[in-house]
Amino acid sequence: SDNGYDLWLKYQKIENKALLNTYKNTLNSISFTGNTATLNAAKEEIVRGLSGLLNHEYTISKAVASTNALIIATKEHIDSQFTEQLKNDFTQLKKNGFIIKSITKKNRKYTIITSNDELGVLYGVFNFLRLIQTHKSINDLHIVDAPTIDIRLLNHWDNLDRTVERGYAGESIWNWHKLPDFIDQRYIDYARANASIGINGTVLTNVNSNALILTPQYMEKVTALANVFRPYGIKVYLTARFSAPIEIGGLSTADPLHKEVQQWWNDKAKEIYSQIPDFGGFLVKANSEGQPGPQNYGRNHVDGAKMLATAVAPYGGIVMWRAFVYSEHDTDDRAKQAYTEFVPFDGQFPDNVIIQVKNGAIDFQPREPFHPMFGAMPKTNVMMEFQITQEYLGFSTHLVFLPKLYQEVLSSDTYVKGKGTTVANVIDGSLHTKKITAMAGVANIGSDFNWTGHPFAQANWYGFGRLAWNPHLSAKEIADEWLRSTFSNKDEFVEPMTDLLINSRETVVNYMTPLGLHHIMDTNHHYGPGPWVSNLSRPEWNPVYYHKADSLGIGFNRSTDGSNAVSQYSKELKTIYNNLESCPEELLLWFHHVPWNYKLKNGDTLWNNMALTYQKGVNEVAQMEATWKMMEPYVDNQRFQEVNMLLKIQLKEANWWKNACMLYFQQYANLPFPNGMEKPT
Ligand code: GCW
Repeated sequence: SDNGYDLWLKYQKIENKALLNTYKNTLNSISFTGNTATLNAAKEEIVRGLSGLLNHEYTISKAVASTNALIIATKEHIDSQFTEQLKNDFTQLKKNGFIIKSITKKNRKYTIITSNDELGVLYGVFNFLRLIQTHKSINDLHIVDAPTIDIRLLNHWDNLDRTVERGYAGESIWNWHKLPDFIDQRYIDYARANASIGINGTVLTNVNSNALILTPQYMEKVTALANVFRPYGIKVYLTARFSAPIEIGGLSTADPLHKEVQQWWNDKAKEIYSQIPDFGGFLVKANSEGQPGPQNYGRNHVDGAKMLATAVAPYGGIVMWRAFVYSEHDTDDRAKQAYTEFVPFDGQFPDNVIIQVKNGAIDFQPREPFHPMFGAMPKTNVMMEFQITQEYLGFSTHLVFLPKLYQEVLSSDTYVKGKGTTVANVIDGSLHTKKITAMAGVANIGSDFNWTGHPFAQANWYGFGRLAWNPHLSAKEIADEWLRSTFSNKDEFVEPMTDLLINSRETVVNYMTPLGLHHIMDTNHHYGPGPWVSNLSRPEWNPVYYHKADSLGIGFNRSTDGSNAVSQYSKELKTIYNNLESCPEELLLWFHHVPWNYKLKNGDTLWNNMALTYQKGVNEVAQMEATWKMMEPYVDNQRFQEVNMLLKIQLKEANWWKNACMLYFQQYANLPFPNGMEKPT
């Protein structure tokens, strides 16, 4: 039986004899050159991978066999007989990219994995193994690929006591108590898994941060982790608590314009870099949800970011400054606040600062329009923050394939430079030239056996990494790869399960927040429905603030005669969103307060559509459960049973959502439930 620990790196033996033989014939021997930490990681992986998949013991040598050899080396060590055939590929190759190429010479066959740099070789190895794991032909390969985004990182919201904020997969994998001398095998496997999808950075600590992480006692533990991750091309970053100079430095202020405070951060950076020369930099949540920041001293985001950026700049470090801010003093529409606070500073942040923006302007909802800051700061580095952990999407209980959500956001058209300028173009720096590009995902990883709690939540970690590597990949392709590497290559499994994954995102929207509803989850924990909650101290924490249901209708009016949030988008989009008729129905109640009897495009009323969409969500979960039942022959028993039980809970809770929301909203709509909606019992 299989507990899921190996993730998508299972490398299980290929059952199909013919296929197995084709692979074995092509990969008769391995020639590998290089003996550095990164190249050794590549070497170990190719041996582990091929030995498992092809059930064959490989010995590695430098010599190139006369035919059917797999040859792995950086450019400078590739046998000169191949130079000519690789020349063009090398001229195209970008940093950390790789070439995988089949070359035939005088009837002799070679497969080459190469790169300008060592990390590119490691990425090439993982990608080559993926081809075999997913049963692709390796006869005539010609792949030249490289990451589109510079910095691809996980954000762990992990606390020093090993609790994980919004974590649903057990405690933090960082065992601070036993570090630095005890190196858990999990750290190495974590690095392998991340490198396999191209992730090259990790923020170890929660954005709601604890200054203690910056003390020497913790720094030696961080250094130990950095040493484990380095061969895999993964840099370590930390969250910087803005008030650290007071809390651990003994100063009386953390004012960013204060010389002593600046000096403290400069010294701190120097100390960190003396132990971790490739330290990535800081991630900062300032003046948001009670966190300290420059505004405590009458300064602004630029002042704060500049101070930290100056401290890490001499060492090549960066500062990721979060834009997730909203204040209790300006509550007409929380969705507008980040844009209002940040966009006027465009062009004022130093080059080694990047503004980290959540995908939507409220908070990681099942569906949000993309954040209007994307495309609105042409002279500032701006990066994407997605949430992989399912804070608002059923924790690690509900099956939801998030790459579909990520893809929807990335492919959204900003119209900032006319039609066809997508969020992905903003993020990858192709729209406005940027000094640094980056994408972060809030990790769903914990110390559960299978890392992520729900066996299918692994797909969200995987898919995030793939999209950070290339934001133009399709969710469907990602689903296909993941299913094949993780479970089975049988068509009878892959086809229905790809559909199931792809549809699962819309399903959760249907049974939680259809038609643009948002933030109606129960408070604090955000699990299950709570549209009725209205007694929290800050208005914008209450679900009633977001749906605004009354006898006339439902929805948040963000049009020009409402909060006017639509005006934060480009001219074209503003017009589309502003008009009830042109606003996409899936975002209707995000932008408009709509009468209960308003007719949607299908001719039926808003109320009836709401009811039937909730019902549809429930029916779809029932369908997921039925599909999964048919997958029993293709998966191991333990995971079959686990997923089966989880889907049963998901079905029960989809019904809970439907019943709770429909009964609650009915008090305002004052209309009967339509035919086709099963009545709450
Ligand atoms: O989504 C909200 C979460 C908080 C989180 C905050 C943030 C880390 O409910 O738990 O704090 O966002 O992103 O800063």
